[in-house]
Formats: sequence, C-alpha cells, structure tokens
Amino acid sequence: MTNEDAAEHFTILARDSHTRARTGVLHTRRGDVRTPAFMPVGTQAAVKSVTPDEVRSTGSEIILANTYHLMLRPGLEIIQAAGGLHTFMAWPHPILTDSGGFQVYSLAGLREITERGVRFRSHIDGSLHELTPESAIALQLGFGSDIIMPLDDVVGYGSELTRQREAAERTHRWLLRALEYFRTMVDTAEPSRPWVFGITQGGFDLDLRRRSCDFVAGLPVDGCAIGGLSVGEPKPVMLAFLEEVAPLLPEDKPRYLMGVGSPEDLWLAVAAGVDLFDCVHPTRVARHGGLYTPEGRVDITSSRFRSHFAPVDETCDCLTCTQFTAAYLHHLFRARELLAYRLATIHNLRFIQREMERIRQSIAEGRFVIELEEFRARYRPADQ
Ligand code: PRF
Ligand code: ZN
Repeated sequence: MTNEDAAEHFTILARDSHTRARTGVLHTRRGDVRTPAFMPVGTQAAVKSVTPDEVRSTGSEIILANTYHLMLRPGLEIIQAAGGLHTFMAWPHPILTDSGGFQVYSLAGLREITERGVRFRSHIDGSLHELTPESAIALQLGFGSDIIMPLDDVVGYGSELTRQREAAERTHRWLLRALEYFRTMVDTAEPSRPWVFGITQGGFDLDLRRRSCDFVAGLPVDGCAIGGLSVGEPKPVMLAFLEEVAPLLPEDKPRYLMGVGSPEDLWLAVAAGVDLFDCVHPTRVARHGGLYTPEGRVDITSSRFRSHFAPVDETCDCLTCTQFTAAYLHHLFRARELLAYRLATIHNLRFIQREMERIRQSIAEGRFVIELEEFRARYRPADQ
C-alpha cells in the first residue's frame, strides 16, 4: 500500500495529448480490468434481471456491490458460509464493494451520524444497525471484495457550508481509522490482497474539495475516488467540479468517479482524467424502456416502435439486438413480460461497454478528441 505498489497494480498504457484521458489496466487479484472501465451495479449481489454470464457477455470485467444492502440481507454470515460473495453470486471476476456511506445518506431520516459511525434503521424491517469505519472494512473483507471502499460522510447539493466542511473532515478522520484497521487485518505486502481506495468529499466548495484531494493523495491508498458529486446538482456544476478535482488526484493511481453516469457523462469524465465508473443509469433506464442508441436514448414503449421489425440499434452486437426486433421489445414492455427487463438491460450494458471500448481504443490510437466530437455530434443526451 505504497505509491510504488500502486504503480505495480495500475499500468497506464497511453495518455491523450489534448485532454487528461488515459487508458490502462488494473491488475486485480481476480484478473485484469481495462480502463477507463464501467462497473455495472449489482447492489444486492445481482445485476438486476441478468445472469453473470449475460453481464460478462456485455464486456463487463468488474461489477459493484453494496455493503449496506448485503449486511442487512442476506448478512455477512450467509455470504461467508457460501464461500464469499464471488462464489455466492457465481461471478468469479473482480468485485468492488461500496461502503454503505452513500446508501445511508440516501436514507435521510432513518439515520444518525456521529464521530463513531452511522446508526440507521434497516429499510427492510426497521431494525437498528451501525456502520463504523472499522466495521465497513471488516464486512467488505468478509465478503471477499477485491476493491474496498471506506465509510464516508456524504452531503447533498445545497447543504450548509459548515455541514459540507464537517462531512469532508469526518470523511478524512474515518479514512485514517479505516486504513489503520485495514493494515491490522491485511498483509499489505501480499500480492493477492484486496485493495482499499480513499474517497474525497468536499461538497460544492472548491477549497474544501482541494483540501480533500490533498489529504487523500497523501495517504497510502490503492486508488482515489471522487464522492459527493452527482447528488442533485446541475450537470454543468458537476462537470466543473470534476474538472477542478480530477487533476489533483495522483497521476499514477486509478481515479474512480462514484455514481456516474450516462453515456455523455462517461465521455466527459474520461476527458477529465477518470478511470473507473459505476452507475445504475444503464440498468435502471433499461427497466423503464429507455434504450441507448448511437443517436441517443429512445423510449421503446413509444408507439413508433410497434412495427419496427429491425434491431433497436442496427450497429449493436449484443444478445438482444442480434436476436430480437424493436417491435418485439416494444411488445414485451407493453405486456410487462419479464423478458423485457432482461433484454433491455443486456443491450444497455453492451452499449455502454462498447462506448468504453471505443474510448480506450481511441485514447490508445491518439484519436480520443475526434471520437469524443463524433459522439457529441451524434448522441442527443436525454433531458435527465
Ligand atoms: N460515496 C460513496 N458511494 C457513492 C457516492 C459517494 O459520495 C456517490 C456520489 N455520487 C455514489 N456512490 N461511498
Ligand atoms: Zn444491443
């Protein structure tokens, strides 16, 4: 867990000369992940509606799961008895687990944050639980996670400056406790050890953001995450902060933008120097009939697809587009057939992973800006 180690587990293969984009490889204990990488979200040890083979077929090399959900159900004991999260869910590839900080923040009303940690009521049965910087690490080690996220204190857009400062400073103190605990539990010289990232916060105050980046950059973490963005602020605000913040994170460590994004966000965040992403967007909009195409997102439930007997995206090589027409997907959604959610999810994940492939390849070939402009000229972002 030193800067030298970080250099060994993250190889940068090429940098774009006009933007901060870079492409490389994360050498995790469960295999390589090509970056920039998008992690599908498998909150409850499942990417909603699809099997691990289907997730893999989209080109996904790593997925995300959530400590908050898994600690409540099925609980650490069951996951350990199953032989760990990878065996339990039959996904043998890398898994990053989020700490629960953000999920607890999203619970508003059901929680209490103290210096010790967060106490909250389960959204399932109302029972009382606690997460501390130490227990969040212990749970993720118990799951067998490959990339562990520390507990952080997240504030929404529009919070008081004093609350933003408190959250950033608490996130820092919690990170020190998390790393201390991690060091007592994990032999940091062991090549097959899990990694632990640091999370930067700082709300929407540039000074706080800069101080948070400096703080986390100075610690022996395996990667640096940008938290607390995409929490209700207008998109231009998110992008402006991202462009200020990303360059302050260590050049030789992976940078992870938490909870972003849509296709247009991914391109712009890569240009700002981000290597790793997760977001429910592709899978969530899919389940509501929002399918990505090179021209933008379409609503497959719209009557214009009723007799569209061609793939929703003619250029797509996914399991859905190579077998089924847009008219059929339209019918499945209208009839609320369960297959609709599965086929739409496969397509959107494949669309995103093909964009990531295009991003990586264009950086490697020195064509990133050209491809970015082509994407922007063609893809019409949805309003939300
Ligand atoms: N912290 C954690 N997880 C997160 C976030 C955060 O700030 C976000 C914010 N977009 C998404 N997921 N721990
Ligand atoms: Zn497709």
